[in-house]
Amino acid sequence: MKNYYQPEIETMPTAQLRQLQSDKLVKQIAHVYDNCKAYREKMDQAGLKPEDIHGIEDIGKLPFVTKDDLKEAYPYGYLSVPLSDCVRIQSTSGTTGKRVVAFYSQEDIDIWDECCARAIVAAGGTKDDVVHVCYGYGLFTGGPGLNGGSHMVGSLTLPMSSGNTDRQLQFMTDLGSTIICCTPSYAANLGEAITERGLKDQIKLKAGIFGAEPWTEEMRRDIEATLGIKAYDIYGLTEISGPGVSFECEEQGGMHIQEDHFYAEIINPETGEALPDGEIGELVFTSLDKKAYPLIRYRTRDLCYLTREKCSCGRTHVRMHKPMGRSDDMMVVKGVNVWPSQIEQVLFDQGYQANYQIMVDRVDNRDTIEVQVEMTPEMQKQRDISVESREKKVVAGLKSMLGIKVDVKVLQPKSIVRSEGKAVRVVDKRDLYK
Ligand code: DLL
Repeated sequence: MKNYYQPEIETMPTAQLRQLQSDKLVKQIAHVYDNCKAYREKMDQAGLKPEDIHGIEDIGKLPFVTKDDLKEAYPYGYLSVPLSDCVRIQSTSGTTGKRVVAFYSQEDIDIWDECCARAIVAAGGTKDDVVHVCYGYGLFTGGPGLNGGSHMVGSLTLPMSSGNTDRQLQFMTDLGSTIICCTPSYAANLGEAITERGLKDQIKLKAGIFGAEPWTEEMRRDIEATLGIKAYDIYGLTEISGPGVSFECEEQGGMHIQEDHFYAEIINPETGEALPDGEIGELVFTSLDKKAYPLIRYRTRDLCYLTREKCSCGRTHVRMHKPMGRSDDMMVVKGVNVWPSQIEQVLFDQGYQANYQIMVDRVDNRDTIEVQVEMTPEMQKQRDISVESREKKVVAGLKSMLGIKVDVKVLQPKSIVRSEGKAVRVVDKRDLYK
């Protein structure tokens, strides 16, 4: 028995799915042209009228929307229905400048909840499950999204929000949570806490739905082993609705994009040119049926590739590889391009886990970079290997990966502050734009 929430849509034959997308796109373009000045201006500038868009094959004619466009038009610029038709806002967690505020009509919320319901059912959720949501609630989309999905499935929903690990564990054991939804870094923290408190026998979890930040296969294996669950990836972004834009099925081989609602493209981030399936580039989404804040060809800055290879779960919707970086998270340190994922790779190769932080600063006009990483409890027990020799080994690994000298501090387990939501991996104190 396959785990589908809406089998007729999730397994729809590809030709029929394309037709559905085409019909929805034509309607959506007419909607935004008629109801949103920002889209009308963009299309007029490109010499396009809604009649020029006959179906998905014409999507490449449409101009892109970027995060800067949304910020410039803050807050109402891309609103495409009267404000009185909106029932909710959510917002990005931007720390600098203006945030992005996304508006939702009731139908938009229903679509979003449905997307999260499909993800929960794909992870084995039914009305008999107890779904423990410890993504943050509030402006962040994680909590409200999975909460709505869990209601749709009919599961008992625990709206825990993030933080207060003791209370999380108390509810988890007393109420027998079976599915947990949180960031992978918080799942790892909960795993540590469960092991320390000797609670593993009292935990009934069978699955976890983890996303909102990058995580590796190593981290998946650790979390699965510590919590005794199957760990599923889920992806989304506030601008497009929140979690559930794509999700993993039991194959754990990439995330199915909910193609009846969101059309995905991969482009070359430098040129904007469309790239074929299998090539890594920037992910671009078009909301096919959201009404209040529909984004057309929105550039996510997430880098990944798509695959249309048949999935044995039976779903026909295209799969995206987990984001492999962001086109904007590259740092230039000491004149060299540095991606945090390169540093993470060196640490994982040497047996460290995801408890690390990268501190970048500028002292006397020179860049400094230090990686602080915790030993695992097993490393701590190996007394014959000194901290200094461990540090030297990481310095050498980073030098050969990046070509620059990086200072390294290997710390005792639990020295780095644990995150309750998205982990903060990079602290860049340089104010490069002042
Ligand atoms: O993080 C929505 C979300 C909540 C997704 C809960 C999954 C679970 P934002 O705060 O707007 O929204 O951040 C969106 O987070 O562009 C990616 O860079 C990153 N991201 C989201 N999911 C994943 C994932 C939510 N599974 C940004 N793997 C996106 C890697 C992810 N990165």
